Amino acid sequence: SILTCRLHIKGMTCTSCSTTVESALQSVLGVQKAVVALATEEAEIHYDPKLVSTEQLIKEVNDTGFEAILIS
Ligand code: 9UX
Repeated sequence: SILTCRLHIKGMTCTSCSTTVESALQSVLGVQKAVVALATEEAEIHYDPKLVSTEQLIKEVNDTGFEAILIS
């Protein structure tokens, strides 16, 4: 079953920033859908918890150079 989580992402200032984060999340095995909103500084991610954890999703964002914090 697919779960949804939301991350707060710090430091994004342009659409290229948010596209970088969104593409990184979409490339992760187990991510079904990822949408990053620059205006709200949030990511909504639909993922298979059998394949990937929220900790791993946070690390993927951090590896792009932006800080992610779990909202829900
Ligand atoms: Mo836009 Mo983001 O020029 O690090 S890509 S500011």
